Amino acid sequence: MAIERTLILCKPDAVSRGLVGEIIGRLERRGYIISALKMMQLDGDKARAHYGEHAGKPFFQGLVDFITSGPLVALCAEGEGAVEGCRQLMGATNPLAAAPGTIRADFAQSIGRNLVHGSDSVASAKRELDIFFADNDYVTRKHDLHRWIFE
Ligand code: DAT
Ligand code: MG
Repeated sequence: MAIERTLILCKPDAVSRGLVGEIIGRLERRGYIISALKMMQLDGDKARAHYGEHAGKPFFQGLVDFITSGPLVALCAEGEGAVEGCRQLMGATNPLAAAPGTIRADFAQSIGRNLVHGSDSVASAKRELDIFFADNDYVTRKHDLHRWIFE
């Protein structure tokens, strides 16, 4: 398994409910390294680009309206198999289908307010991270990664 980068969003519902620390804490306790972090409010163009794969679906407009409705916290998490590992911590898209112990099962009720985004593949992660971060937004955390990953 390789060291991967993935995009995590603490969505506007996570910010307004005061759950950003809880979400980031779970990622940190799993050992993922945060190498970029930003609070921002998305405009419609960025939101549509980020969720481009869902354009045309019935929930698309509501999704864009929601993700642009208030500030969110975007971060890059790094670690071994980070894409799949972060998805595992998040749980299934629908909180009612998510396993207890996951973020969505523990804190969310509905699919439209499921608190957190995580990229679903290495290719998606690269595409999405480029929407949120520039090269100089990243810090180097190689030393910290070596606390968790044995080569
Ligand atoms: P995920 O966020 O688990 O990657 P996704 O990429 O399929 O899920 O969908 C992106 C977001 O869109 C999801 O977090 C919540 C919303 N969404 C997905 N399916 C939906 C539906 N059937 N009704 C309402 N919102 C939905
Ligand atoms: Mg997705």
